[in-house]
Amino acid sequence: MIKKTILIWLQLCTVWIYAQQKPNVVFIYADDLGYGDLSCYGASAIQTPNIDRLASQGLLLTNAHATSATCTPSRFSLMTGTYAWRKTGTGIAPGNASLIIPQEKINVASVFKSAGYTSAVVGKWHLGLGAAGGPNWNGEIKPGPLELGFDYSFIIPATVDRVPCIYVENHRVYNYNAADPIEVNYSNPVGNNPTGKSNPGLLKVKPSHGHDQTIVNGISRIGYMSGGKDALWKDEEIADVLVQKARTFITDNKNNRFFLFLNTHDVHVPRTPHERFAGKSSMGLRGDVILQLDATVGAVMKILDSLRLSENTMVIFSSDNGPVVDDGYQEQAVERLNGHTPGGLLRGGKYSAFEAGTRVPFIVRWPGVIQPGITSDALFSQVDMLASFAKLTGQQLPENEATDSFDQLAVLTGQSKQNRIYIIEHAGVLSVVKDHWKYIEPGAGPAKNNDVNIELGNALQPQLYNLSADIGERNNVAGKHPAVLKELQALLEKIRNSHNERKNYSAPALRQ
Ligand code: NG6
Ligand code: CA
Repeated sequence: MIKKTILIWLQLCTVWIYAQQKPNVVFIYADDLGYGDLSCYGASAIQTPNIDRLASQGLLLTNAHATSATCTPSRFSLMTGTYAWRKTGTGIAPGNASLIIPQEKINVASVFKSAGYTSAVVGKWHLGLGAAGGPNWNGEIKPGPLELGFDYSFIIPATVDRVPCIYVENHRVYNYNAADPIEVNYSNPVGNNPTGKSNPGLLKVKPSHGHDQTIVNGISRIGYMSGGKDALWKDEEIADVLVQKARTFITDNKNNRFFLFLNTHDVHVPRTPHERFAGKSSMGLRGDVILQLDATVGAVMKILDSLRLSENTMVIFSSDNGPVVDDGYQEQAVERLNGHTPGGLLRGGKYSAFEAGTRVPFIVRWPGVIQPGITSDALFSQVDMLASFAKLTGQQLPENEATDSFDQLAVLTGQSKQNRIYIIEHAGVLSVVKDHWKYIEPGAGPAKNNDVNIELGNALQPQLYNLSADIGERNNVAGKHPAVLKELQALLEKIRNSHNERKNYSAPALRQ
């Protein structure tokens, strides 16, 4: 009884402390960065001193997962606290897609807004813009981040390998010139711009697969565009531009509580490092942009330090999906890997149901609250960011909102190392991980994506792996452990068919 009272009291204290402190939050979200790409996760062919320092001052998670093995569904789940695979139209979005996040539901931005934060999204978006029919690039571009609850947005609409190659600031194309209207088309060529297919001689980097449509800055992209000459980004400057926008936002809001969602283009293709980083790694362009990403993290830490904000700012660093080496351009990324393994010991990569598809670096620093230099192997999924942010900002989530998201703030602050009861990984097929077991449902898709040279994890048979003995998922033990297989199959079906996962699990049952 006394023990129980003390426990309740302690929990109340923790809630009270969080409610009092309400830190700023800076979430740096990298693109396609693998579990083995950072020196703090064991890479030796590359050094990432700034990200390592972030980890040594905070918490490093070894079993944290993006929700999907590609960008759009992963970001959708993170933003909404609901799995993308429950909803159609959440696959990799073209650059002229309409906004895929429902405005009437709670999302990460609206959680911070209702807690009184000022918030911004800077960098890659890839969640669509505009109403049905897509965005009007020559007018007001909405709905978008501002309609979801962000106070400021400066975004790359889709990906850097997709048109339009322009930034959107709030509701407008940045540096827009009405005399040179922008047209975007994903089916047919528009305007007179050369394409990679018709004019390969104009390219500074050739595609290896796809990516042969409109040429912008000597790089052919996915999709066609014309116009917008003054607004085109310069690929080599993107990382610096995003840091600059982050700096302005943080500085302007140094006296407010703020949330900054900083989405880097690095280390996605095309890889075009600034000359400060070009040739500076021992593994070519992919290594160079990892150094550039590390410098972005260092720059953000410096901004926070210079404004004396580091103490009361929770900095989170992670990636949207696992690594890919050649994702469509002849960048010599494969030839120059130099022994480096972007997925560490994990099998697969981006697009894959194997662990490298979703298990990603995940670091949290919050001085004074998180002990420096701790590592946790707690099972964690990014779908839980929303409910954890709600808890962090002292809010109770309505029962019917963000229904796949569980509060895992205690894991994110290193106060608990207990596993989430299960996580779901999504790569076309679904997998469920519970404790050290992983079940991958059968899939009829190809076993391998030969373009990117990644095993997708698809098999016609059920797969079961014991991750504690076999992190590389080499031995399918489905036949040896029929009871475990049956349990995980039933669990996956239950989750798939459930309408409200959070409601299904009462708080004490959440962790084992
Ligand atoms: C794929 C692209 C790949 C990348 C990916 C999205 C081709 C052949 N491949 O369709 O290059 O853009 O989409 O990556 O076009 S993600 O990280 O945004 O999900
Ligand atoms: Ca990605």
